[in-house]
Amino acid sequence: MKRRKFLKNSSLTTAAAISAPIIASCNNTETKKETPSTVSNPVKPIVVCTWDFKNATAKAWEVLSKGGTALDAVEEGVRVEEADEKNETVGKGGRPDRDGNVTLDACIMDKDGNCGSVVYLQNIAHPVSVARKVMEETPHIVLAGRGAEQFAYEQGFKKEDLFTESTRKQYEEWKKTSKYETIINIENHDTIGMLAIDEKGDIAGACTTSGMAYKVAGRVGDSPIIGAGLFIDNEVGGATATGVGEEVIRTVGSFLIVELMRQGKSPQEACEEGVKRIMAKNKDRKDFQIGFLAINKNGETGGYCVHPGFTYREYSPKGHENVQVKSFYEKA
Ligand code: SD4
Repeated sequence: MKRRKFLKNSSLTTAAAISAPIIASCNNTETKKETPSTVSNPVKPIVVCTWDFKNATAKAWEVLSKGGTALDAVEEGVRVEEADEKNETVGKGGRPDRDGNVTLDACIMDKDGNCGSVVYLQNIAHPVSVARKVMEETPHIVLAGRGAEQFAYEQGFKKEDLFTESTRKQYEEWKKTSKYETIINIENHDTIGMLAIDEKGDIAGACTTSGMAYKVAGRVGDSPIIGAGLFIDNEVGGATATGVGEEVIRTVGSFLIVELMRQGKSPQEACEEGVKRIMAKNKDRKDFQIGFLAINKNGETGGYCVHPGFTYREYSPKGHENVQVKSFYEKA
């Protein structure tokens, strides 16, 4: 049942009342007066994503350049990485938790503040598409674990073994020491967060990951948490995050960045402030990476990270490039 239909159905008022506050927190209805003024010639269409996932931005661009929606573009775009078995932090081929479960987290958010999310999803290679189904076909926002998996089967998704030969071998090797460490930029995290603006000027975003490799079973990071790993406000812009999710959640990073842009900061300034807030809470810690990426309604983009090494991909009428991002620390 479609969410709107569900909410209109008065016989389901109890469930609607339960879901209403969550929906309200996703729909941003704040006043327009603080929104940065739009320039006469915004850059659009445009797509950006965390890290150098150029096949993903190319796919999203294919959708956008044909007049497709930002929502379709981000879903199609991040699915490229979910399908890539060589990417060992997203989708099929993602590394498992310490008990050997491959569990995926993803979310998606559209121009109207609708959003959907799946956490701890197993055996399904495209969590972002399940998240979109949660958004469009249920009155809810987040489905977890077995329920999310069951829902995916009901929606026609196929059961798949998400391990690859490579990740199985690495896991067997890891078990010899069972040491949990977050190696900076060394790909035990490489989440894809993607933000796009379509021809109409509407913004959408998606984020998908297998989370931190060898995490405690049951752990969920920032990536599927609306406001933490991703946030979109069609009046202002969008933001997404990569890196150690615990730190992003503690500052509700992506929501913070969008709100900073609402108050007049550029995407670059907002990302810098977001990282600085995190570092203010971690004065003596240098052992983790966070990368923020943001776009505003004008199609201006920016990024900032804790340690050097984070880049983002951008595809717009100006070209397709990998953008180096400035960092809080100069050396890791
Ligand atoms: C998480 N933020 O699960 C994700 C991991 C990540 O690049 O971003 N990897 O905490």
